[in-house]
Amino acid sequence: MSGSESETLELTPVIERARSRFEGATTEHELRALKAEILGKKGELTAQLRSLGQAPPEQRKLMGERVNAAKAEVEAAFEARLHQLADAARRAELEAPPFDLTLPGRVTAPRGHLHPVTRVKWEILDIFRSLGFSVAWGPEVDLERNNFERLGFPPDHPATDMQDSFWVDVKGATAGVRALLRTHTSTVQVREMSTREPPLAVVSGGPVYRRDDDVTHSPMFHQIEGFLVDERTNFAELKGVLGEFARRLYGPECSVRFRPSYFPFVEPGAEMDVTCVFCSPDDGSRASCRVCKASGWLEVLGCGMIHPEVFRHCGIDAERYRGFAFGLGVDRVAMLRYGIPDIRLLFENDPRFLTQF
Ligand code: FA5
Repeated sequence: MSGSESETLELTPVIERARSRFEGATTEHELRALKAEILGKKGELTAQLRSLGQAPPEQRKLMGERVNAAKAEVEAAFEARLHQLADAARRAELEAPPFDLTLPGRVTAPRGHLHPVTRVKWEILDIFRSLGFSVAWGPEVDLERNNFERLGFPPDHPATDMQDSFWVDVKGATAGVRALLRTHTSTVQVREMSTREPPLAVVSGGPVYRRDDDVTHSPMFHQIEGFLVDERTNFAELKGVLGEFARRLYGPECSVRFRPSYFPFVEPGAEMDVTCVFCSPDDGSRASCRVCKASGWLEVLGCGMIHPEVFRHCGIDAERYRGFAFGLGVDRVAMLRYGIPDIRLLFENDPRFLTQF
């Protein structure tokens, strides 16, 4: 750069070129890319600044000031265009159709639903509610006394082996007082009868626990227990109520039968079967039915007239009152309802299985 060059250093075209290129940019992104190019390392103004080193010392200051002034003009042109673009974007937004806040949101997580066992539990409880029973709940950890003794199981009697149990250590418990995970919902029967006055018609449902583990027996499963106590009920009424329950659950064609059975807390005791819902004698499907093993009957529940000894354990006048009770496995009903071959599938929490219901 010669001595006269500082006078001829013509930066106006550089500024004009930058201004016109900024004008051509239609988005902020495009504009910023142009700025980086024009003012960046390879831009014309940067080259001019670099060449100052070769200019005569007396001109360097003046030329430097002019290049920096040109740079400031380019920056100003950039800012002006940036504001124009922002204004235009804002105007376009305001003129566009308004955003509808009432539109439904995007579903990002799949919605769950009640577990099949919970659904069946409430279906059964609702049937008994519609028959006049009220619903009660009891704890899952209970005293041995409520689970066995007050229900007529003598201590260490072999009958307790029918319901092999999970015992729970209770710190500081009085000697001889033991607790366990309840093996059946009949505990709610004694709890309710000990705290309320007859007449009573109560159902209860929830998890129970036994040392069982195979395709039809799970260590944790669900039962529903019901009982009715008043001064005049009898076995015929038990049959009427449970027959009506079965028809409401399985349909009006469903028949029931009662077989004698033993439970320490009822006398007489029975098991109720319903006609198999998977086969029929009319179309030949019965002979090969694997669910009822070709018998035509499915076992549904245990039941009977409440033993006077249980009334005495609960402080109820056994001369004056009588009652019936029943208990059923909810998981078994769900398995039959949905054709589930292995009870363990219900509790593995595999979404591929659970989303089928
Ligand atoms: C009882 O538990 C009695 N408390 C029922 C009862 C109540 C009888 C009132 C009379 C009066 P049981 O042990 O049979 O009975 O069990 C009832 C039902 O629970 C069985 O029919 C079966 O469907 C279900 N069940 C029993 N053990 C298991 C298990 N390990 N897994 C899944 N279901 C089971």
